[in-house]
Amino acid sequence: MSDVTAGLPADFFWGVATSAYQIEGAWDEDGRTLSIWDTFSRRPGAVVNGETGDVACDHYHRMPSDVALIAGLGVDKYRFSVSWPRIQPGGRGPVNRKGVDFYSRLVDELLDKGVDPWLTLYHWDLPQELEDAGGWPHRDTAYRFAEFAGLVHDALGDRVPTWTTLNEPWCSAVLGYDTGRHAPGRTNFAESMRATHHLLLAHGLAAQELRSRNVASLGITLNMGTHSAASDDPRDVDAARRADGFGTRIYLDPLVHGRYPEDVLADVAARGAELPVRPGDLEVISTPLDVFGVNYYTSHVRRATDDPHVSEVVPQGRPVTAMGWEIVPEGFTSLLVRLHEDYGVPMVITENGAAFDDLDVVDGHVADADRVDYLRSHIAAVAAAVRAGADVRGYLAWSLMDNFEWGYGYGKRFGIVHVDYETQERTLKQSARWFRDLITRH
Ligand code: PNW
Repeated sequence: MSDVTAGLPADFFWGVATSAYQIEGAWDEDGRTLSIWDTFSRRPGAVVNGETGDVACDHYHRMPSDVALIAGLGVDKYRFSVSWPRIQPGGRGPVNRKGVDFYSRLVDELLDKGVDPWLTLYHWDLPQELEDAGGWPHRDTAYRFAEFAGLVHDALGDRVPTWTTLNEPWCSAVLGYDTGRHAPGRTNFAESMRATHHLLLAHGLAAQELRSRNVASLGITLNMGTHSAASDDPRDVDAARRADGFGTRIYLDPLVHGRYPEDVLADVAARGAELPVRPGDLEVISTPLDVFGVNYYTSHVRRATDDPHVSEVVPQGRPVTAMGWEIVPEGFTSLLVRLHEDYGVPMVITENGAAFDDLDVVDGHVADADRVDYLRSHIAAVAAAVRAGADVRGYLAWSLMDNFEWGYGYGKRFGIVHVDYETQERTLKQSARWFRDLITRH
């Protein structure tokens, strides 16, 4: 045990994470309007088995007992997201008091149990009306988001210390507008690039709004991994450069250095698209942050294809999770060390975890030894990065409990707590007990 966390400072913190659409359910209650995920999940073929977040983990109705569950794990922090169409129906106008009240009670409950609330403003549930008005490819959406940030802060700012603007803008822009695997399911590269810039602008405008209100800790969360070349062939080397450019540098360079990388701008232009930057945008986007959230699941080896803009992932023959994602803890260490060297920013692991085909609940136990191994090796990888000099302040496991895994529906289970979707019963998995013990000993 001790070697797993060796080198992590005494004030290194621990937590668990979720997001609104993945757990809440109550899709049409108390004034909530539709988000793009309500619409997308109803589209035939969009989600495995036609599943939706209509009920999910029914967290909206079980919040107090879920908070007790969180507190029972001994965690310092709980990262959740707020549903935009629950708080501001339609994405414009005044707040919906009942929606705000739910989060206000959640925050009070967490504080009462000694768990710090960590609020993410946007985990992919754009109000459908804003998508109908153009969505993220449309510049106005960024201004709507900044206004939303202010409304949420008006309601919860007195009690929430830690604020994250966006979760994984790569997923919103690329999966949402280019590959169409996520809501709103559009497939247009040029639109995904417009979305990328407007998401970053939305982040910057919201960051300015929150900065002016003196929040204790402000950040953004990105999903990242390492991208290495399958061979020394210059085409493979270029494929790895491009994957890193579109996956990591297109976000971190403007956020930290206030400029888009030249090579990425050239790649975007070569595909007949552009990042619709206006004067002053990059100053807004590079508003100083306190912390960068890193979500890590896997790393990739890249190989060129006949299409100069498209590369492919070369499987390395490692064990995979139920998502088919290879298990690469060393990639986590090298990613964190590289981010430290290139960007020099304080980091928190805002998500890390794995889906496995769990065994059933037997006598109140779920024997998920594979998830324990995953968590152990990845926490050890974080500790190795810290010993190598990376500034990582905490680790939040994804996820508190099994939930709606987007296009995969309920079939992929990431929880350290098992959810029986028939009864909504929660059962600690072996991994939850292991995590609780690790926190206690640390
Ligand atoms: C993240 N990819 O999503 C999200 O923040 C979570 O909501 C989600 O449940 C978790 O990771 C597990 O998937 C991702 O295709 C979805 O590379 C897809 C990708 C990465 C992250």
